[in-house]
Amino acid sequence: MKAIKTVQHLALAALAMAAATAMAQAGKGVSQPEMNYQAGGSPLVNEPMHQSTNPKAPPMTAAEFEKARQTYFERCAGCHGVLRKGATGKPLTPDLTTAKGTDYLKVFISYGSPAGMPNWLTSGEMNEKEVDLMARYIQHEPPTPPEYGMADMKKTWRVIVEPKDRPKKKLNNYNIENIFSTTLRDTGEVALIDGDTKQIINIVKTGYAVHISRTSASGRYLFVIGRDGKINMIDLWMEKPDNVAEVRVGLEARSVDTSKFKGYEDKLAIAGSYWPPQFTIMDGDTLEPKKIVSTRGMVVGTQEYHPEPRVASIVASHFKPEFVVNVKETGKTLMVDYSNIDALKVTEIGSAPFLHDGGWDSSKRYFMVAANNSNKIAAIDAKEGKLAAITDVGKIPHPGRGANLLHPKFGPVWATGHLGDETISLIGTDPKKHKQYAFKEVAKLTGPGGGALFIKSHPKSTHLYSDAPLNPDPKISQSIVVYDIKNLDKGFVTLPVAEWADLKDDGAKRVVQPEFNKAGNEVWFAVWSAKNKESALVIVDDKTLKLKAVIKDPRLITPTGHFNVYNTQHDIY
Ligand code: DHE
Repeated sequence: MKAIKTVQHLALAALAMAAATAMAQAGKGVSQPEMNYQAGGSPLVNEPMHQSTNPKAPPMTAAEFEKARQTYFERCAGCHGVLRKGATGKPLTPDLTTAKGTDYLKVFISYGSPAGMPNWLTSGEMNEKEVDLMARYIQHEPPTPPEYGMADMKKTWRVIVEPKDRPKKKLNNYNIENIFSTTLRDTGEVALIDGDTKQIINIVKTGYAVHISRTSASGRYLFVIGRDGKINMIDLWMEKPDNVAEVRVGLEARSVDTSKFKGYEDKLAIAGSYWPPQFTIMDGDTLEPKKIVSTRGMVVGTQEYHPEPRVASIVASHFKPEFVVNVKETGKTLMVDYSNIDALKVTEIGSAPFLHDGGWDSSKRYFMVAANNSNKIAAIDAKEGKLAAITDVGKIPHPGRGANLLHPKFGPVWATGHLGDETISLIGTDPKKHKQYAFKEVAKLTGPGGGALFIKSHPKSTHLYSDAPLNPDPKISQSIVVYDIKNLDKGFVTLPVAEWADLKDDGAKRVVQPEFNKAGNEVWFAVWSAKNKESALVIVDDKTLKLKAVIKDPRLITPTGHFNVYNTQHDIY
């Protein structure tokens, strides 16, 4: 009996090796940190979905199908896509999966692959029954979540304080330009923190697994988006800043911004959705949804149809009344002219898949966006409305909004770190005075290891900060590295930020997202622990690189991103 089991295991292992090699040959490798990063739960798990059956697929009971569907949306959809058309992970449509068969798929799910598929069985995350369930499930037609249009949005739209009833002048004594909006990821809230006194002003209820905050052009309003597509609009002029409007623009989303071009300040807001794949333009005062635009369409290069191109980063142009909307799977940036939304003009600029996050260069003319699956940065020229260049960088660039530095030799450069390797790429961004360096990777700094997510500098600082919260080594994920911009060849110094937080619990304590205060002399970091463990914010003096303050409060649960009102308003990074 034991001998049979061993033979079976050997056969499975051989099959796993063959499958893994085939997979590695077929596609690019994806690092484990990136897999973990993408494989977060999707809010779509709670949506009712239609099930159609594939006669070629192995049978499943309705209960088995439902269980597998839940697991898929909790663990797999982030990489393989809602419709299983493939993103970071391979496509898993029935035409491909039924041809492979249950046994082959079970091996893949069990043992993973060098291309980045996690080893669900051997890691202990799934048992044999669950692996079998998932292997059968992915041979069935993917159930489709519902669409979400104007009528659905209107049902969720709520103006909590009408514009006419809002303060006519600032009613509080806060220096609102130095307020920080800190994401409390797992409680669906943001903490508004007074950057001067380091006191919490208010904990504001927002969407589920809240993602980012952005400031309106005037600096008065904060817009917060949750992964569930819920947007909250917070009025910083209120005695105690709080929500004045909310709306849900989709079933899953990540990005929000507001109009910033002269004459359109605070007039419109925009949010992009992962599901349905679309973006929505709203009234900037009330969040009333005005216009929904689908992003379904053809992929750049192959020009094949993609049914779920998710909307990633969105930013407002300073050159024209336009929003810059980056669409992941199609690899296209849409320049959406909002001057007349009834006759909407959209300029489509193709670069490379999958567009994710990015930020302006220091002139705010070029939007530098990471095509993370292609290991490239696309520079979108917001003045000319065209692609300025595509630059090859390291493995899986992940800039957040990136960092702008004045390099002693190369002039203005924009920097990104990487999830997949230890480098930081510096890209020249000044085609006028430093033409020979423009949009070239002019230098590569070496960091402590991969798993970096965010990088930051400030016009008044001579330091460049990089985190690495997804690095598997806790020594690296719990600290920050700092480079001296005037002496980049010297390498980095390490700040033990999590240690400085002196938290009472053990745990991940991942240090995430450097963010400057308004004056540019302090840098804030989140020390992100699990929901039931203590977390903190740590503030570092930018001149001395010494600890300046630690903010601890039982309400600071799972802090991740934090957004300084002034720097976010003026795109300073
Ligand atoms: Fe983010 C920005 C998507 C996981 C913290 N994240 C963004 C943006 C996108 C995005 C598209 C750009 C928004 C913009 O500029 O308009 N993030 C995703 C994902 O799809 C992903 C990989 C998986 C998921 O399930 O959401 C993901 N992100 C995370 C995290 O796990 C992080 C580290 C912690 C958290 O809060 O969830 C995280 N993402 C952030 C932060 C920003 C962000 C802090 C804003 C950076 C900035 O400086 O602007």
